[in-house]
Amino acid sequence: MKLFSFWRSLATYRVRIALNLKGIQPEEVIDVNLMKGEQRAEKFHAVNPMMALPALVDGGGPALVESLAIIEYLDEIHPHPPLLPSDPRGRARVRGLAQIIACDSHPLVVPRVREYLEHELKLDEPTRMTWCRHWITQALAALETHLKSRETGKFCHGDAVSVADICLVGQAAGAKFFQVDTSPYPTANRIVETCQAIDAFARAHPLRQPGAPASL
Ligand SMILES: N[C@@H](CCC(=O)N[C@@H](CS)C(=O)NCC(=O)O)C(=O)O
Repeated sequence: MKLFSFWRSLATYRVRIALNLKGIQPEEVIDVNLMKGEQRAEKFHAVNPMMALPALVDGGGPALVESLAIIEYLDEIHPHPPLLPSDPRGRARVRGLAQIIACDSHPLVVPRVREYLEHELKLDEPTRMTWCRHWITQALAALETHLKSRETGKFCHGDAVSVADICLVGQAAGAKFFQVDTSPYPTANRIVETCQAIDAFARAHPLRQPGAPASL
């Protein structure tokens, strides 16, 4: 397996957690520096035409793309521990929570969007930060409401780690990157803390990846 990665990429962080939980160690981790725009180089465009991380090559063939699709693939080829509940309703809830983050919030704060706001729409830095904080906060507020449900346990769904927890931990890291106050979301914070105490989550943290600064 070959993982295209960058320390700061939150979508890759999600895949790293899943790989660690499954006990899979990619043979190769290829750094694509998003801060230098390496995702737009011809070499990486050939890997993922969306010019976004992560991308995972398993064996031959074209790379797999989109973190949620990759995580479900890993879950199917290495079913233990499962990252989705066994019942259809539970799976729908977990996928819904994960997608609030991975589909409705995170895509609005990725480099290509921030760069478009800067270079095309000419928005200044504080305005761009307001944009990012808005979309991160909106998702956290919705999640906090969902997490008040009886279906929430030690983790987002019952007492087993799922893809919703993987996404939530990434969202919390994003909130830190963009200096969002997460104190209004105590349930989310409690679950994030519980996850971060698990080695598979801790080792996947952006600041523990090669090339990361010592702190933000
Ligand atoms: N929906 C995608 C998001 C992929 C994505 O936008 N990744 C970011 C890093 S977290 C990226 O590589 N962005 C490059 C860019 O925006 O130019 C996924 O979940 O994999």
